[in-house]
Amino acid sequence: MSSILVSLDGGILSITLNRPDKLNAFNPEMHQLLKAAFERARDEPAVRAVLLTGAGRAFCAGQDLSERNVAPGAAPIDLAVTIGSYYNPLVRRMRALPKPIVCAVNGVAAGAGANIALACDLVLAARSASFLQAFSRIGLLPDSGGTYFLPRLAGTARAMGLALLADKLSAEDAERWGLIWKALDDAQLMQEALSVAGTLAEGPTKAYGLIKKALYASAGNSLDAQLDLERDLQREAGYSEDYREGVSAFMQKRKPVFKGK
Ligand code: T3D
Repeated sequence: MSSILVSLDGGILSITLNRPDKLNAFNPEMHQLLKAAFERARDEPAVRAVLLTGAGRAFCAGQDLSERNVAPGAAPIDLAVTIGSYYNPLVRRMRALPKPIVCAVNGVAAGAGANIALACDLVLAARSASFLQAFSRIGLLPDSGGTYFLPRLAGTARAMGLALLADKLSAEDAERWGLIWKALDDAQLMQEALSVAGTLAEGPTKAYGLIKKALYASAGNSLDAQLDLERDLQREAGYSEDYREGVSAFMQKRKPVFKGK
């Protein structure tokens, strides 16, 4: 059984983490397959949006801890190796993908699983789902961008509480705190996530890529630098076929047909 499932339909590349017995915990195979899937999303023009979710009752429980259970007296594992070779490149790849990533958090998202969800561009979660910065429970600190995303999304006080106490945060609180876009009834999650991803897959893909670039650059920029960036990216957007189509459709009072070009 493959540890991720990938399918392309209607411009949406659906990626399902698929180790349900382990609550979709990450192992090297899953990382390698995820890398290939996100490279496909980047390179294939037919892919206009990505939908990421988990199989079974969880979204993802982070690193597979059965691979970290060292025998007494054995040398410790250098965690910087997997973080440097798998988790950090994954987060960078997702943020740099010039196409939108919708995350459907179908159940608990723990450890790196929580932060990989937060690295997505639009996060929807089932009401029964939860977000858990499980790291301090096992003597670690949040990784996979957690110490970057949490204070920026929720503020330092809430980020600190989540990281130190490692309590589960419900999907509804995650929405209230601004960590995610929306909490939805469980039965509606996948339908709504597919609908949102479908809308994005029919949208102006280039503009979406530029929106990601601008918003993700904003946290590290001065207003001056951000204004300059907006000018430069808007120039690029203005040269796109989709912009031409958008204006023409507006003037003709019809729905635009965007091609992602
Ligand atoms: O190591 C590096 O490379 C550095 C990078 C680290 C990144 C990280 O993600 S570190 C954090 C790792 N993750 C965790 O600490 C979370 C561990 N899991 C849990 O805390 C709980 O399982 C949950 C809160 C997520 C869910 O709890 P619950 O009660 O709903 O389920 P459960 O009974 O704990 O788990 C169900 C099964 O999944 C169980 O297996 P079993 O007993 O049925 O055979 C459990 O062992 C397994 N499982 C859950 N999480 C993991 C896991 N197996 C391996 N690794 C896991 N992370």
